[in-house]
Amino acid sequence: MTANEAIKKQFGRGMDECTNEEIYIGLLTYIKEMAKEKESSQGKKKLYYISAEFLIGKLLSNNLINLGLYDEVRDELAQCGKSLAEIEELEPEPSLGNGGLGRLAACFLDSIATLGLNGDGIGLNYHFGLFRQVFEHNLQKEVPNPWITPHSWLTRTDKSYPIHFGGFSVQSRMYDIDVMGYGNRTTKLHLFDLESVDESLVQEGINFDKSQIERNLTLFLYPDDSDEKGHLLRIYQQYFMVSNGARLILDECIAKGSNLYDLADYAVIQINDTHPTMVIPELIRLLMERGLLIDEAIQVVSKVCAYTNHTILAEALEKWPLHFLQQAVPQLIPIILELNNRVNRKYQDPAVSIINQDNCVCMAHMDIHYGISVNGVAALHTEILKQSELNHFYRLYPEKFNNKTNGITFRRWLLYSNPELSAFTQRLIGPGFKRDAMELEKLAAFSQDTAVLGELLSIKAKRKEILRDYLRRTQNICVDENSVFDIQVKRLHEYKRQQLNALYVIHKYLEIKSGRKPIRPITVFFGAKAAPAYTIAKDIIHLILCLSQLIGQDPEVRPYLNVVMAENYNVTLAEKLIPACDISEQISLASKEASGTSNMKFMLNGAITLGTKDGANVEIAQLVGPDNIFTFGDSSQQVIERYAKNEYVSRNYYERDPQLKQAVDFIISQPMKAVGSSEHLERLYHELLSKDWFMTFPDFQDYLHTKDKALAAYEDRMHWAKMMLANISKAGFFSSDRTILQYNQEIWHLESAPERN
Ligand code: 26Q
Repeated sequence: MTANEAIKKQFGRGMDECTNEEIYIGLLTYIKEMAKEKESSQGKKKLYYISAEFLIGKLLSNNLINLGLYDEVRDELAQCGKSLAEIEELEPEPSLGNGGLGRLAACFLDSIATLGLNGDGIGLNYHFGLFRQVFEHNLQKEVPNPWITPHSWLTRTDKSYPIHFGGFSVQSRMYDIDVMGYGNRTTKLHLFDLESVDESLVQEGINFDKSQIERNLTLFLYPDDSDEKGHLLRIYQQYFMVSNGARLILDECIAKGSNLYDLADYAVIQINDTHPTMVIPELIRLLMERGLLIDEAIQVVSKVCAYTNHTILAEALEKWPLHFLQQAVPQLIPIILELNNRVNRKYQDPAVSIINQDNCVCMAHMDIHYGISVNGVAALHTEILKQSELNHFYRLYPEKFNNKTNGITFRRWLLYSNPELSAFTQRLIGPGFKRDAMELEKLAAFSQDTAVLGELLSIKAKRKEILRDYLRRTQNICVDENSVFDIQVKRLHEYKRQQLNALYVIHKYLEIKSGRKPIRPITVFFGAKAAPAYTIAKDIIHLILCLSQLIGQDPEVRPYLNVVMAENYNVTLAEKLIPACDISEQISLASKEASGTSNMKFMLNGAITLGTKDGANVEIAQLVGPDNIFTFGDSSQQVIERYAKNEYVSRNYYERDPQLKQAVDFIISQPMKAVGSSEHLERLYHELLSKDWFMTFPDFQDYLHTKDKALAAYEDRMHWAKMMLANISKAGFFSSDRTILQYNQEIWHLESAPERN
């Protein structure tokens, strides 16, 4: 059946007589039907990827591509004078994640489905997602992001469980989203929801009554966690997710013939950061309910769970006060105490205890003691875990530690978001790279081919025009496509150092004011959401928005420098920004960014990285070689030593470096205060001068020079194109297919799918 026939069947009219809304709904039904014909992964053992976030992005086009229907449907629509691009704008983007960790989970599901592995995702169905970001008075404001419409990708299932909390119970409902792999296979994302959820609880902005758990549990992702009620709600959410997940897993394994003692032959659970850690005691509890002795239950569960760490920031490693757990999930307390006792009996080192001296439960410690595997997400990150952050554990269990460098799905981040580059690549090296990303290396053969290099530059120019038009239409932002596009997109966090980039902007602004004009205009793009309770992060957004306004109003500077803070950065915007990028900003404080994944997406799309030697940047540098990347700044070793010595005084750098001083002082200058708020600007200024906890100042000069070096290199267009080609040709390593195959070979051990015919 064609899409048009399906739409005729549903609406009694063909595409040409339907509204875009109707076509969207018709395509949704059509795609769901087509997916049913695809094979779903089978096998005795199954992977359950449990994650509090799945940042899946829009699905319409992606599903069409993966089902092999994209061109056909696009052409059918075109024949009726409609455009697929217009239809997909009607699709709301689910904001079921914050950033990297959630997007990684989505890329992984795509690869699991594509590779035909037997694995599903388990998460929560947040009705309003994270939040939609709007800017008012140069400040971030958060509003709800409702994404569930009467017609959506969600399918209500008949699975429903009673979930018990301290003092009350709720009933759950499982909804499924089909994950369509590239080619023949599909898998599922199971999202659990509250039967009794009440959207009307949402009041002003993203505020809601946090005490009514039985009605609010699945309203938002990570609601404001600055107060006690917020923390508690997070624990309720986590338990709701894992209790449902654990019941589903046991149901499925029993149905396949497990006697529960052999659970590890039927299931492996990947715990995405510590957020789903309570699945360990919950599974033990459920096994005991089904008749296993505690020793037996612990033994069984200890063979099933594997833990991925995504951060070395101490404040992000979850530690929950025991009394919170006591209140929310009292049934887990005896089990957690028992797990802790066993650890303490075995090891005398208090550093590896599950319950610490403050009576908090260290979630990661539970994962490490009672899991089969601990992995970091980039080579450097895993080394730091082994050598410092988790060294106490590494010494106990060296065999559990392993690295799985992150990856991205090339279906979304190349085939879909950059069809121009994808088609050109296919013309040069054939379609094999779509299944085996390492084939991109074949592009290296064209490094001296000026026609190929010229075409790469034209594709980039085309993508910059597409972005220009998109931003003008959707955000009323004007950019010059002939300027250099320098882009930093990621959650706003001090360690990611958007503030360092902003200091560069100020420096450039002052340079232009003093008569030193850049050879070519520069557009510095930012995209970032700040956590609602993260004051300094919001101050940094304020700084960037003020700079954007100030520079935009200055006729002397405007022709040479433009600062764009895109509103509500999300997957959809990323798909537009990344293909248009010239310089990819990856400037985290070395040792702090576990991996980064946008660095990989940018590289794949022919942007050149300007970055510190952190996370996966290190592996990018190794692959492309020093001539095809711009690195700067102190090494992770130097940074770790500086923290250890505890001698860093940001003010010393400020006093010694007049350029730095000038840039920092500008934050609280008259022109800035004229467009911004003194309160925010002063607070940020003092934070930098008195703390600068993420050490922006020591890297400032090196950053200035390296960025200027990159801008100068951009002017040799052919040489730049060669660098682009080198980056694209080496990007294959970062396919999430490679990452997933490694997880499977080294941790999951699922049967591989039968060969396609
Ligand atoms: C914890 C406690 C209370 C409330 C919220 C949280 C919380 C929420 C989200 C802690 C961490 C996160 C998200 C972390 C994250 O996205 N980490 C990123 O993961 C990527 C995928 O591995 C890496 O590439 C990035 O380097 C890492 O920052």
